Amino acid sequence: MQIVLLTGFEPFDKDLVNPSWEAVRQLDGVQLEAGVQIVARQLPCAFATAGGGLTRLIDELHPAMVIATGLGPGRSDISIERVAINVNDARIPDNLGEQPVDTPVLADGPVAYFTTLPIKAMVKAVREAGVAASVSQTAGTFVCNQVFYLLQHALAGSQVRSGFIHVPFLPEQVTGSQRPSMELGKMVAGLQAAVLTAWQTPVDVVEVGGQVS
Ligand code: PCA
Repeated sequence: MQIVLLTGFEPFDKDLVNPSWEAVRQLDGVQLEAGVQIVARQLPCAFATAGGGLTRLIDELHPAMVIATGLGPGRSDISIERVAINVNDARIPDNLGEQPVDTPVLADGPVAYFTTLPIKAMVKAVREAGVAASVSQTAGTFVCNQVFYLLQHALAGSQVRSGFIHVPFLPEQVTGSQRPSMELGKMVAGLQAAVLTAWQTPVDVVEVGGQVS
């Protein structure tokens, strides 16, 4: 049995739920194809513990692919991340009260790591499943970017492909505000399409998906 590891985060910043975990937990145990199963796990939202938690899961489960997910407050679609940068710059404290400003994720690490997932094929598949999606050119500078960077660092040079997806708020988290959101069912369907396509697409397709600024 091969494992595709999906992670979501615990709630942060006074939220009671984190849609990334609510969505990926619904995919725990789903068989992607014969002999390939999704395993979903939750990560803490803290700079000190999230990356170590993820690398421990990789050591324990020996996944064949890893896709981490998190809430992107203000995102309106399934945002497939292109790149993780070597910067922590937290606007708010994490769940352990830590708020690094302009520190490197890894002092001797490269400036950035690209995802090794087929992001254009994934965006196309999510849209074909009827769910809004786009390539995102930044995963921010908070815990998600840090975990994404450490994930790519841990698996650099290996056969195990990996990357990161941001999801929007759930509708019940934004009642009374203009902030964008997505129904949980759509999020789950979109993530499932993204994960299946990532698994089945070793080389990305060439599709327009950039931004002017
Ligand atoms: N989103 C935050 C951290 C945890 C999460 O779900 C982020 O985008 O950095």
